[in-house]
Amino acid sequence: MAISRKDSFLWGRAPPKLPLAERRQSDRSYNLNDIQLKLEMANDAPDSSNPDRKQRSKSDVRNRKFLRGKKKFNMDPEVGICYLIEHGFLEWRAESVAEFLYKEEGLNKTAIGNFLGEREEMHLEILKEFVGLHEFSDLNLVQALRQFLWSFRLPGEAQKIDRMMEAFATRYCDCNPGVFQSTDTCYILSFSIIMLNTSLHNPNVKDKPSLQRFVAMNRGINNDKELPFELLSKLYASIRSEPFKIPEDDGNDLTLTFFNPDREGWLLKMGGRIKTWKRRWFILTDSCLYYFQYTTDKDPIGIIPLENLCVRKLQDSSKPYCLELYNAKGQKIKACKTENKGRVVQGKHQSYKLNAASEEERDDWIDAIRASITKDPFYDLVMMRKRKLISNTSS
Ligand code: 4IP
Repeated sequence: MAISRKDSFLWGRAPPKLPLAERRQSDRSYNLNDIQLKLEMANDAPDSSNPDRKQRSKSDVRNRKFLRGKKKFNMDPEVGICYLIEHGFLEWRAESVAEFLYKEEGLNKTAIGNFLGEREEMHLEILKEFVGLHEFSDLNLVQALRQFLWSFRLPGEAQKIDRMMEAFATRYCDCNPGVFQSTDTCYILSFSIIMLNTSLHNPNVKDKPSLQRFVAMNRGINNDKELPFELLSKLYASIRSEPFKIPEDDGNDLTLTFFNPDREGWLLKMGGRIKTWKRRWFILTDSCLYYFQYTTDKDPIGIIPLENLCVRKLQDSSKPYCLELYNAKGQKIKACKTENKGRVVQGKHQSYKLNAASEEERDDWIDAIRASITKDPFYDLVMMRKRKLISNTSS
């Protein structure tokens, strides 16, 4: 289904553009879907002599349309919502859309998260209504976060996360007046809890924070008052005994990870033990470099997390535009790759030597990788809040 001009107006901006191949695919599937629906409707043409049957087939068609709207939503939330409005299942009001997102079964939680995180006025209102449907009264912050983080999947984009966590903190404070001195305190503590959850339950994090460290991390965030030790230790104990349950509806599908990368393109990569050059398609996103054999591959051959790595130009006698990814402490790089037989193993590179097609491309890759390494969206978000809190307290 193509989006009409009216739809674009409704959304205040052009409809989202999928990559060409995807667009063709989805245009094709919409057309097939529509044809199929018409056929189904024709087959279901009511027998005018039987009013019961007529009624039943009408409601069958309607149910199928509703299901189609939800499927469209899962593929592209904005297209799905337009479709559901067009067919009278939803109203273009924040309450109506929020209720649909909150209550309807079978919606992809990643799609819900992305939709709610958009910054247009109407999306902000929908987000507010959506958060308002959660009841947080008399729940401690971890209990409230458990409920909230289960209702959608937090998107990867920092600004979206910021808006959603802001809405959460506001709602929590409204439901529980007097627990925190300000919404910012609740916001910072929520992040602190999310990070604690990762540190305690991610097996890659070796240095597990103690209760004392958690308490120390949150010192001074409650304006001029300290947060009660009992509260912090209760929150800590709760996370330690049970990690957050995060919706996994697309856990195995990496496709979404590779949308809107920071940079992508062909590079030559030198092997770790056997020093042969291989042409690989690289995608830089979320502070990771992924490489593929073909641009169309869904799963990468290898993944290089860029945390703790540095990048520099490299002179190489065999290739003119080399760059190198290395660990400043001289340690082997932590990376993983899939072997021919499909087994995932650790990479064996002391450093990654890559070669671009031109000097300009090499420099662009270096800049993009550097920007990606230094970017820590959560750190920035929390630091901004802390600064704001400190300046409010001291003024
Ligand atoms: C291979 O050389 C390829 O260059 C691999 O690259 C590379 O793995 C291997 O490194 C290297 O031995 P041959 O194909 O000539 O044997 P790719 O996986 O892109 O095909 P990396 O780790 O770079 O992916 P080692 O370290 O696994 O030997």
